[in-house]
Amino acid sequence: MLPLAAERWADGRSDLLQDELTAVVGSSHVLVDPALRAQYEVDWTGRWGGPARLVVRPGTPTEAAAVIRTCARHGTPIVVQGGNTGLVGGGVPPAGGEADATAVLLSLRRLDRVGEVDAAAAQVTVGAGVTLDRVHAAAAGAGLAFGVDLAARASATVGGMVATNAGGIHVLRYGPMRSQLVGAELVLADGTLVSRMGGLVKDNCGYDLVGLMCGSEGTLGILTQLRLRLVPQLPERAVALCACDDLGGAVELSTELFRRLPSLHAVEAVDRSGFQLVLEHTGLPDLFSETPPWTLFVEASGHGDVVDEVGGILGRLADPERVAVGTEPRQLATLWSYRERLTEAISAAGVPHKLDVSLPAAQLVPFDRALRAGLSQACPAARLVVFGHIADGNLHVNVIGPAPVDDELDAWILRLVAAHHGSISAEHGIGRAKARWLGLTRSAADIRAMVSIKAALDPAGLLNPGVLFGT
Ligand code: 2HG
Ligand code: ZN
Repeated sequence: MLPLAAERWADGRSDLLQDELTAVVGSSHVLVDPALRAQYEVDWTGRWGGPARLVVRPGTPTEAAAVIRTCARHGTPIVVQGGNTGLVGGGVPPAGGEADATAVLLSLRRLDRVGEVDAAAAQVTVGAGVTLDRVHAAAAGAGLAFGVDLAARASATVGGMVATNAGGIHVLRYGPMRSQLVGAELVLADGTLVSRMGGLVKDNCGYDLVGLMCGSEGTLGILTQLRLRLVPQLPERAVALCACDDLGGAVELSTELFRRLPSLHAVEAVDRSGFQLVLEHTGLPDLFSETPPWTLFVEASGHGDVVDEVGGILGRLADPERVAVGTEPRQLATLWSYRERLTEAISAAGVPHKLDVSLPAAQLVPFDRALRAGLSQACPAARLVVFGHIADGNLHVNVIGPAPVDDELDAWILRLVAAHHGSISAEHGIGRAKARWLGLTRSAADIRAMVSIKAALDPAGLLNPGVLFGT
């Protein structure tokens, strides 16, 4: 591997960086060969990515701190990556040729230690590279649960999920990652390790450095360990898929369920085009005689008779002929797969324009109407799929057809969101994909304040440059 690097980095100083990183993590965890780097350099959608100077994979927080200290000494930028399930290009290097590859890609996947669950505190300590499904398993093993869930659970890592303040399907009940975090260990841009892992729920001693990491997308510090709160396990579960005639009906049903169903755990919506795409891609059977304009996914969970509770309420609020209900674990998993396999179905159909936005509840319908009208005029051949976490006002807008590099479409959709008083990022982050449009939903004063924080914590601008604020 060394000769390859020497060819590319003939200035001597660069080879020194590789040697020093090798001394920290061992040669098998410094990847220079393009074939070995490849899986880290492109994102899940295939839309974002570029070459890294090398990939480095520390195995402990101390090694991670040493890697960052080494890069800081060399003035080398760092792109940080967890499970590489991000959707806005925040965890991959910018596009470019091999000659433009200046950043070290720091993969945290090996920080995958799951500690003992502290049952008394209902908390667990995990490495930043632990996948979400392993947190669920650890919690379940102690008779508890973890409050955040999303379809990419087998690969998404909790460090990345905090860095993007991921949300998923249970935000209406437990909040996003920010609400689960009771402590963190992080490495600052100069390689200093800061630890706030005591797990105290009440601990007001100055600035909330841990909270600041939520949604910082790797630009302020690098998370190495997390202390997460756990929630009670709710053994009784029911899932219902309800056909709705329009988005207004789906929003109304969601609002009523939120008011009247204390065991409500998730409310998700998928439009007709999305549901059909899942049917085409997966071969799952259609649940309705005709795919409805919108399908609402409702989950309730609790200790009591959740099934009767859901059945009773939906019996009054929805047409029972157009509701599919599941209560057994296998049925629940099958019903959820119509929602969870949607992202994969979209990617199988093409490289999408993928926009994750949120809107005030009252603006969901006007936004959706304007989106459909505008798109069918400007781009009649495009395939539009709208779905998401409707109870949080969070829509995922995917457009397949227009060239992936044509970002006029993204700009138009994001301006439409801003015109409807929404946010251009609900739960995926800004990344590189949306950096140039940050001003659509944050004022100049707000951005200046964020830039000052960035400058204070990372004065040389080495952590994820280009992410969040652009270049
Ligand atoms: C989801 O809710 C994810 O399934 C992915 O946030 C959204 O693929 C998308 O646009
Ligand atoms: Zn989502």
